[in-house]
Amino acid sequence: MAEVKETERRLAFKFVMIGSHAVGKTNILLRFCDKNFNFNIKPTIGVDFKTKEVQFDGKFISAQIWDTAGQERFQKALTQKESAKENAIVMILGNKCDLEQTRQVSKEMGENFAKENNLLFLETSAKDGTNIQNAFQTMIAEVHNAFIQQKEDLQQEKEQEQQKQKQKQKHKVILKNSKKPKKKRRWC
Ligand SMILES: Nc1nc2c(ncn2[C@@H]2O[C@H](COP(=O)(O)OP(=O)(O)OP(=O)(O)O)[C@@H](O)[C@H]2O)c(=O)[nH]1
Ligand SMILES: [Mg+2]
Repeated sequence: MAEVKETERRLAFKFVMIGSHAVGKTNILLRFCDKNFNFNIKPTIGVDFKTKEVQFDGKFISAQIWDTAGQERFQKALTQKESAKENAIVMILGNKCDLEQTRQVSKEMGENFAKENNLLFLETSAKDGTNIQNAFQTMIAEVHNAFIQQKEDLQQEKEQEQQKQKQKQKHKVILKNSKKPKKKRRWC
């Protein structure tokens, strides 16, 4: 899920990772931000985040990625902010695709589920790095495009509003000028 903030010179995109305990959220973050992997990592408590600077479309983008706890007993620390927004861009990651022998869900099943629910989908491995960069690059591109679209829509709305105001102003002038001139009194 993602949110955008625009400062004077750079964009900040915010991503939130949610999912069951031990699916590999923290390691996905570690792989993307630090090119690292940790087998003996502890479960996340509450929330944590990392930031990575990326370049897209000639712009510097600060990607702030929030990592949440999968264990229910640690989820109390999550606020409403971390829950999915209606218009959020969501990508499902089928992680641990390096463990082909113990696969529980076929790639096809994952793809179909994503398609039916209008979500993005990729199979990843935080262990060997498969599709980790690709996943974040895709999300950044999607959020960027949505942001540009929103900006254009706002600009268009603003221009239409200005046009309306101008028309109103014109109307006023016409109405003012169309008042009948008062008859001059004549004195004999
Ligand atoms: N083989 C394999 N193991 C992985 C992969 N990603 C994570 N793991 C292992 O899965 C276990 C859980 O990983 P975490 O990154 O802690 O999972 P998590 O989703 O952050 O867990 P919580 O913080 O409890 O929600 C660890 O032993 C990891 O080393 C992967 O892509 N491949
Ligand atoms: Mg974790």
